[in-house]
Amino acid sequence: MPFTIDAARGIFPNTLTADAVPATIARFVQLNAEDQLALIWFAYTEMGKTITIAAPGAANMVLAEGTMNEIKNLSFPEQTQVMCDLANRDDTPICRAYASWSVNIKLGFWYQLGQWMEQGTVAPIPEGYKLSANASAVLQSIRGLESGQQITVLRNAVVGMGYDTSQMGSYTKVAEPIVPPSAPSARTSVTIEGVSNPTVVNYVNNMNANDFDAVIELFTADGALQPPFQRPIVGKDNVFKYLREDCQNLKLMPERGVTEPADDGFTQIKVTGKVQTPWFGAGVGMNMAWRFLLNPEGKIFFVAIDLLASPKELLNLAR
Ligand code: ECH
Ligand code: GLY
Ligand code: GLY
Repeated sequence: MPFTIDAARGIFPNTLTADAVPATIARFVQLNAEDQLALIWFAYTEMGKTITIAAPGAANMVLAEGTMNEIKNLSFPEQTQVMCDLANRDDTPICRAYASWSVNIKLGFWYQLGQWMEQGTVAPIPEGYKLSANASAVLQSIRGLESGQQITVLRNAVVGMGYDTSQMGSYTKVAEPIVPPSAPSARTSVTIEGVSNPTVVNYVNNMNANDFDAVIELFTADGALQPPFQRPIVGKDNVFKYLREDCQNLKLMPERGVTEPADDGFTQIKVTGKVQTPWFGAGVGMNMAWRFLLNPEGKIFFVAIDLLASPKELLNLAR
């Protein structure tokens, strides 16, 4: 019987992922909107003392500019209301616009609001705001996470805000423009200890070059990519769309891996290493695993990308 995506998801079951991230998000979404906003404010300001966040690309800002200016022109109580609406996932025009944005536009929007809050042009978190006991406990757990997990919690909190797209019917997704792939002379080439498989090596090199046309050719027609803490994205068209919308300018730095035969002539390969996001550059290296399942022709039938529980997991290549 050929592999199913469901079966593929189970390869290398010993991989320990950072379950603290979804666990923290599950507690976060139970908080009321004021607590959510204040908690992120505190977490974000504390993190800003040790790691630098890059200003979003101008292209991201332009796409959210209309909404941001609309908010800038509101009174403080109205601005606070808009931010609470976003956290509450209410059905408002701004919550619908927000829902249509790609991850990086959502992050860029909040980056700008955060700056305005700091400058006093957008309603701040009230001075002396006291978090509820539950919110304090969530903030305390965030403090205990490693930096890669902290930024993933922030990212996932921001991604979850706004109206629910599944209730929106048809809408136009707004994503930043596609950057051209790197020129041949600017490309890098990785070496992975224990893995020489050309599909895996080309996957990494082409991802790092933003060459998504080349990346997608490595997949089977029914292939799937599973991002951290998400369901698999299935089928070449959907994976390609995801790569172009949400995966630009990442830096994949695989270190080591193992290659093993699987059933039906398939090959399973696990690689571990670091990933950098353009938002934090070299300041935050996320500890990651890629679990590949290649078909007998060497095409990617499935790849899961996991955020690892700890740096120790970088050395765990057990099946
Ligand atoms: C303020 C208070 C009010 C409420 C809010 C505020 C603002 C918050 C702000 C937060 C900014 C957070 C940011 C987080 C960025 C995180 C980025 C991450 C990226 C991870 C990417 C990975 C990629 C992995 C992949 C690989 C593949 O091979 C395939 C594709 C893919 C303070 C105003 C809200 C401003 C900027 C975690 C792991 C390797 C799966 C993508
Ligand atoms: N500064 C990160 C980005 O625009 O993607
Ligand atoms: N910044 C790309 C992602 O987090 O999916």
